Amino acid sequence: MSYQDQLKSYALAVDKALNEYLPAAEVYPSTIHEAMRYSVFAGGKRLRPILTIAAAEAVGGSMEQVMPVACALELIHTYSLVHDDLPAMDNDDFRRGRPTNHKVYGEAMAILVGDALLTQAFEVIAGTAVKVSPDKVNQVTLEIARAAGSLGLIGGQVVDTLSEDQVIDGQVLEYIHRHKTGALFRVAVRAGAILSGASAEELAALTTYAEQMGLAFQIKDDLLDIEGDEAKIGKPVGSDVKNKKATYPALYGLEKAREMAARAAAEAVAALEIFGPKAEFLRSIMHFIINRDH
Ligand code: GRG
Repeated sequence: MSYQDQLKSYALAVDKALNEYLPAAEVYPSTIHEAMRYSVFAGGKRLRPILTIAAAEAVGGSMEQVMPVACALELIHTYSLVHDDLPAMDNDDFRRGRPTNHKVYGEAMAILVGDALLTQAFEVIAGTAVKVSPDKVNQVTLEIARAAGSLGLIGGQVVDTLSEDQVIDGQVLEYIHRHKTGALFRVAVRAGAILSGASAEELAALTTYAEQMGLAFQIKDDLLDIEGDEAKIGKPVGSDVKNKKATYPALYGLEKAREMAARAAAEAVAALEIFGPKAEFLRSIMHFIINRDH
């Protein structure tokens, strides 16, 4: 199977499980359940759950064992996007080519959708205990809560918000992305490994992979934003299109940003050496992330 087919088949398996974990759209009060499903099934790439599954498989674990935690991470990711799009945050009207949650269901409902998805994530994780030892579930729960909280994703969003329209240096930029984007990728990989009984050496290698991959993902995201702006409004690539946002191309220039992304991707792949062929899918995911066009 090609890695593209493998990505598709894993994304489908994640969709199927998410469909089972989420209350049906008709369940009372149906407005919130319909609105939750609107954003969860909006065409996301399912990268975080796929990483959890791929990390599990690299250390001899199974998709079945880690699926609840994999899905929980997608629920947390979706909550962060719904809240990030709100008028008080990024005030975006479209995401993944569709109107954002608050545009369809209203601001109050979108806030509640985010809250419900985050809460549902931990309910789903608690259900993992039937398939994995409770101490592993406990460790993973702690790591996921930290990655999502004020020392993780929220912390990154806070520093990003406070930095808007400010001149920031490379250290602040790194803090923002390590937390806002990196924390969830890191825990996605670590959770799959921990639940599958990874050794300390395997966990350390996978953590390096996840951190470098998260950095490469973020720089690529910034580059795609600029390339998208250029296509939309005809500005030359490299002009200061997004001067309100803290991005790698804005701080380092396009060429250097591209080099940084390539270096991070190479370091991510290098960290997988100890796994040999068992980590082939993780290598392919890195390849997919760095070569994606959306
Ligand atoms: C508001 C609580 C709160 C947190 C906001 C994650 C986040 C923090 C904001 C999302 C906005 C953003 C563009 C972040 C940068 C990178 C990112 C998370 C991109 C989207 O991830 P993909 O490409 O999305 O995996 P899909 O659509 O495939 O799920």
